[in-house]
Amino acid sequence: MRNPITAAALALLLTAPVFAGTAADDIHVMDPWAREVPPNMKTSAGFLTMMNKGSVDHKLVAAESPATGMVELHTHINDNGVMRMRPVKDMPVPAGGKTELKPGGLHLMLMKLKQPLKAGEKMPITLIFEDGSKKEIQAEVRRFDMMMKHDMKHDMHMKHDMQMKH
Ligand SMILES: [Cu+2]
Repeated sequence: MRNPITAAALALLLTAPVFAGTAADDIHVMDPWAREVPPNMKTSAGFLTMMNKGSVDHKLVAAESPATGMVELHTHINDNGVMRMRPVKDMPVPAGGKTELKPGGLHLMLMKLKQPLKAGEKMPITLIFEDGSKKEIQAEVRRFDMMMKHDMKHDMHMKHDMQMKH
């Protein structure tokens, strides 16, 4: 039995651009890494760049990892010259744009580490977006000492900034 209305509706459905990717499809992750920490430290931070290749805005709303007991979304704020961390509800990634997580800014706070993070190892992290879609990434554990010194010198002696720029 043929119902012309249903057929027309179906035709419309098939021709309309019905393909709308999930946030996990639209978001491309570049250069995910986590900071190496001494064995006695139970907290570290993860960084990455999210690029939104889709046509709608997305948001990172949570993250988890089998290597940690908890992951929080954090940012840094400059409170009268003192850098403080503060949890954020989400991290927006505008359509066609990118959001960078980097030292001194947005980061994934890796808490209650179940094992030490050693440079060169990979750490799986699952990113969870506003539509519930998930993306698993492998963050490379890296040593961060150099850059921390850099940051401190940057504050104290401007000259060093020139020499250490790369
Ligand atoms: Cu933090």
